[in-house]
Amino acid sequence: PLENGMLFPRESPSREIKDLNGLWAFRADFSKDRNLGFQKAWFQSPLVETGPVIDMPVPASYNDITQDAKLRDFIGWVWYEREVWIPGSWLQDMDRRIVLRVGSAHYYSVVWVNGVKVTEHEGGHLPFEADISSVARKTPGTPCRITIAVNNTLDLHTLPPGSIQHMNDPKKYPEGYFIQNTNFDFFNYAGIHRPVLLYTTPAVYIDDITVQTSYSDSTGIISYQVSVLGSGHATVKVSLTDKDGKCVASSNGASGVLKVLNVNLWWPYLMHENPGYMYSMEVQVLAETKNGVKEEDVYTLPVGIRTVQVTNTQFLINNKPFYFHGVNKHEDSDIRGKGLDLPLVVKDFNLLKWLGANSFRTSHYPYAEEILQMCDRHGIVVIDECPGVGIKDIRSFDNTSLAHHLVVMDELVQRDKNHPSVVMWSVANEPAAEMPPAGYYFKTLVSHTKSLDPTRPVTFVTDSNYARDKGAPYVDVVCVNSYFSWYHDPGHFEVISIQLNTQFENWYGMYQKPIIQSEYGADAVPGLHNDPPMMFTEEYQKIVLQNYHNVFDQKRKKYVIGELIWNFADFMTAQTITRVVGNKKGVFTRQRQPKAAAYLLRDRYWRIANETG
Ligand code: GCB
Repeated sequence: PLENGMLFPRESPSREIKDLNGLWAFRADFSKDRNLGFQKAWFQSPLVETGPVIDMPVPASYNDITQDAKLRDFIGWVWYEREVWIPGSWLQDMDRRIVLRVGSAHYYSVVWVNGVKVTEHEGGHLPFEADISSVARKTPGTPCRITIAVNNTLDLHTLPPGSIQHMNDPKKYPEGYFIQNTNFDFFNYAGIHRPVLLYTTPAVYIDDITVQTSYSDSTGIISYQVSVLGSGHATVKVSLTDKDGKCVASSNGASGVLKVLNVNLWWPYLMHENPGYMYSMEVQVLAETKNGVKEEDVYTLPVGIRTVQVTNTQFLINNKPFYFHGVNKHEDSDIRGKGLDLPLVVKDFNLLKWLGANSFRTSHYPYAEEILQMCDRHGIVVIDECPGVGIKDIRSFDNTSLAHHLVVMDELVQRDKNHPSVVMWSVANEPAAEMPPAGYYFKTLVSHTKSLDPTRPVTFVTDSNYARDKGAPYVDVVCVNSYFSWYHDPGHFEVISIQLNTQFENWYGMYQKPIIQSEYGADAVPGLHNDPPMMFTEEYQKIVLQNYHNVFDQKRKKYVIGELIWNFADFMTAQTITRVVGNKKGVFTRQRQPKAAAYLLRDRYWRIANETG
């Protein structure tokens, strides 16, 4: 487990936030070994003094912002910089911590403030922070210069893994170039993808909060733990208010239990007339610092009360069978790539609701916290996946890789443990689970994740053979991807019925665990039509889905507990001969307009919801 918490920054009477989003100065290090920035210490003076800079929006991927193909496909270090005036009140109050937080940057980041290195972080989809109080206070009367260098290189031990090829034969490649090889099917967008901000806390502060919820009859139960850091004597008070602002429970102490009479449980969308019910848990810490100053820290955590349980044949939320009828997504859109974009996020939620989707998987990496907060409030159920995608090379199963994978699970659980919408962890997507080291690897990974969070089931998503999959024995729910009549038997949708039935019977027969069809689908170029259906037309995508649905309907009252279409929307990939400007398996286009398949899914999801809800 990690030493520090990773609470989402929220304002309160004791905490202020200063947003650092906007235009930053930017330069990619095109030098031959990609190391000029470090050699010349570009962090030591304003970036504009060491060479040309361009405007770069934060948050956004840098790849699609300019007209330069070399920047789109750049591999190596890029440098971001901006200045910020830290409010005088923050600097003068010596008992105030000033924290710099990056929501995420892909993939490896180093951060300096006024030329002083304050932190570095590995991993592209999770937040990191640095306490910059003392650096910031050294230069009052001048703005702070924040420099962030980000490197998108993936190697055998990163998550996701990859490898780099240098095409440097002068006879073939006059200028030479690098290729990032990966075993995953989405563009390796890079840059500062999520908000950057400063926030303050008092010297003695709430570092972390953990809640676990349950209920008995009509009484909701919240077990909580508050971790307080900073030196000084502190007392903790906790109170819970409902949606109308009425206090419904309170407690004293750093850990305890809140009991809520006549509880409003957290329910998924379409399963209840009032889905996504969230209480507010206000944590108040009163402390006397070593200077004898009395201080208060306040943090308000949204809390939903629900339980999750898995049986041999069912997934239970609040003891009622839950059927996942939803989607797989990507963080992906035109121009901004993987940068957080609230108009897009809200549009996607409106589309999910229009579809009647009650769930999604965060394929293939953790999504922005802002998205999970929306899931909490709207009752959209989440399978929270870590970036363990494309673990195919046997060297990516070694101890170096495993150690890093465990840390990523620490960070993921630390960040997302309090979201009621998150009902299951997925530790990987389509690894080479038949390889000999996969057994130990997944045994360790699953048991580590369960030790971090005993309340949620753990899975990984497989496309292996049911009898040879070495990780499957350790999962709580079997999640299977298959592409019958697409990657196999192309054009022959008549094979789906028998092949899919066999798939389900094999997996259930072997493990007696509930099964989610975690991916299925077909590419459709929007506007391309043919009858009888042909691959890549909207008609073919529809008929593949219909054939899958017929089998789901035979099995869903038995042990198939969900169906997640691949994919919600078209998304960008690397350039290859199998992709036409990206993957076209979306039921919506990349611009979020429906293909014919979207209407088919919409009819189906609403029908299922009306039957089961
Ligand atoms: C898969 C992968 C997903 C791909 C998809 C496809 O099995 O999990 O990342 O995009 O297939 O379209 O090939």
